[in-house]
Amino acid sequence: QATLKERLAELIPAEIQNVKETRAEHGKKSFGPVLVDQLYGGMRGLPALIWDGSVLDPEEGIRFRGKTIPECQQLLPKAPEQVTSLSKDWAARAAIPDFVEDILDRCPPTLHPMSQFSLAVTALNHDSAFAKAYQQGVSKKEYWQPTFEDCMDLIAKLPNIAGRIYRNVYGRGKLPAIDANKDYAYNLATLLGFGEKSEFVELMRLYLTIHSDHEGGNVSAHAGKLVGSALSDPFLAFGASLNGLAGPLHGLANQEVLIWLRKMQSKIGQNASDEAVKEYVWATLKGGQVVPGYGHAVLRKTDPRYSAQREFALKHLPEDPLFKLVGQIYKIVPGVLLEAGKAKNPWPNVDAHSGVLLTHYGLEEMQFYTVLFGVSRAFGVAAQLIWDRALGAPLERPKSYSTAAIQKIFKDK
Ligand code: NMX
Ligand code: MLT
Repeated sequence: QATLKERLAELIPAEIQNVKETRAEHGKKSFGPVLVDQLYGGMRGLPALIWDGSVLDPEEGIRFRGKTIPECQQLLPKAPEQVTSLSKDWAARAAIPDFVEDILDRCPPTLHPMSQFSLAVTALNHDSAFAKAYQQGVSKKEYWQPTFEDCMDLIAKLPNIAGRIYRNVYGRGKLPAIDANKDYAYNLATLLGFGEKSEFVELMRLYLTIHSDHEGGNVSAHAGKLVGSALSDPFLAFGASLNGLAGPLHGLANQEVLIWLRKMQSKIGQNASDEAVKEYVWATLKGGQVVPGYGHAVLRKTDPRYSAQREFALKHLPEDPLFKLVGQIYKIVPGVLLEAGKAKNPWPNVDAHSGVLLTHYGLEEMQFYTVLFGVSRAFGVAAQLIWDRALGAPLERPKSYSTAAIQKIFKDK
């Protein structure tokens, strides 16, 4: 049976040809006009990137390599032997260098877990196979191979990094060892101290999958691709992803949702009426804040990642009071956002639901939540970094304009 790397080596020549043919046939075709508003408006909707692992439809949500989340849940895993050998490979690569452990152990517990995470991932570049190969003059055609090794190392080492941060910051004792006979989700759960709870392990399998990728334009994916395009190695590139994920409009929103829910509970009490919840939502908006977990730059319907988590909750924790509050909010927030009239999408995104599930199983430290999002996002970013190097993706360097230049260009048009 072929390893993942051998399989990639088989697939890459055909994909290079595929890109070549696509460019020959469609390379000079226009994708439509670019509006000046898009330059000022965060490039929303601008077709600007190639990202093969997943595509996001505004109405339907994400598809991973063409499959929706329910389809993935039905179909996977379909190759148990390959899954086992991949799990073993990751377990064998999981140890982190002593000096990275030292960096983490020296961080003050008041340093946000995401900053610690980014520091540790960036420091892994010390042993980058790509950086070393580049210094030794590796040929462009071979870039993908050391990139692959770095990406596998990166993914494999994240549970040890995340587990160490969690235990250091929240005083949860020493890290246990990775079990080479268990899968990635089990090991991650165990390193955090929740491996005995089989439902939590199952939750990690769902969580890791649904957070893994959300096409290429989101901040973490795009940051990783951008930095990788300078041939910065995968540790440096993914460090950039994490720094973007740590923003409250992106991955930090899962922390913000829980903080917001807890504040709501302390203000209006548990089992509050719909009227009281509605008033609290309005107060949030009137205070000039966003309702965390709602809205999206691309999605225009309820995020299927939210729905998948809701189904998990309905199955495993239907009576959880916080889950009930999340459900109550779902009936109230979209109406308020529509009435407020600004948000283009009033529906919940992935972050509106993840915290309540983690809290239910005892992982209550909300400042840690985005670290789990980061562990998951490594899978999507790493996969694209490998393909980018295999397909010879160039340095990213779009053109910028000053407002004065825009005014000059369009003066008489
Ligand atoms: N609460 C209040 N106002 C909102 C919300 C919201 N949930 N969503 C959008 N708006 C506002 C937005 O701030 C903007 O206001 P202004 O014109 O004053 O700048 C206006 O509505 C138009 O924004 P949109 O075009 O609908 O959204 P945009 O694409 O700019 O931003 C988000 C998308 C996700 C940043 C935005 O919906 C938001 O801030 N949501 C809350 C934070 C959140 O849940 N982020 C997590 C996203 C998922 N993830 O994991 O990354
Ligand atoms: C993501 O998972 O990256 C978020 O939903 C944000 C996005 O897609 O823009």
